[in-house]
Amino acid sequence: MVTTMWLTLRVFLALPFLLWPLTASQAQETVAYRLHIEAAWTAESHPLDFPEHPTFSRMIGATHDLDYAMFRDGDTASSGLELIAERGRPSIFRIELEEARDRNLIGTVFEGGEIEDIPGRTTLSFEAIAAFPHVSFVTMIAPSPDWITGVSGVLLYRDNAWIDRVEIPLWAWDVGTDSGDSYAAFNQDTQPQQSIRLVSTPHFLNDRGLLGVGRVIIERVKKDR
Ligand SMILES: [Ca+2]
Repeated sequence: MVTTMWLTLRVFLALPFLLWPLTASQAQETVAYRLHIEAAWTAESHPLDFPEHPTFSRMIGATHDLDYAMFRDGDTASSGLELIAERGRPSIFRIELEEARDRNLIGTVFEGGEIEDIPGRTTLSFEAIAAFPHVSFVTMIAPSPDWITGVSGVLLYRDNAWIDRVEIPLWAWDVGTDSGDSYAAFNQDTQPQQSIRLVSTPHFLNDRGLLGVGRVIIERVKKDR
């Protein structure tokens, strides 16, 4: 009888830990990810006016919460995103991310080198905690007037678990800050700015629909490996 009562009490005491969605240790847990970027934007796949030196510029990304969006259909680009999209330079964007981190919207910021040989690939590493369960990154499609690619707001922690692997196509986005309509167009600052949208010029469109520029694979790095 006493044993039964003790067992019942133990189960009762354990219940909060079984039912509580995010325990303190889970919330603190740091997990490691790799983000593999594969650039597949070539003269064969995108024949119209294809540039001589196709590049994806220096990469910059961050983990963040739901209240932050790195780029989103219909949004207006920040000056930091404009500088990445038009020049491939992340200097102002880096400061904007620091400001967002001060406002507790951003977890970690990570960067990586450009992809100079396309088709080609690069890998970025970052760490995440459950308080900042989303990941985003951007890079300039270069040369271009103001076109970027990347992913925005990929959710890595859901149903109380970190996802192991996700694969996402990369699309070309126009950030609405330059009115040039081809890769090598002269600068034509867009005033007022237009909203961010998918590039739907014939450079990234054919009979079958929009043409992607590659893919990203995000995979968790297991600690016991
Ligand atoms: Ca501009």
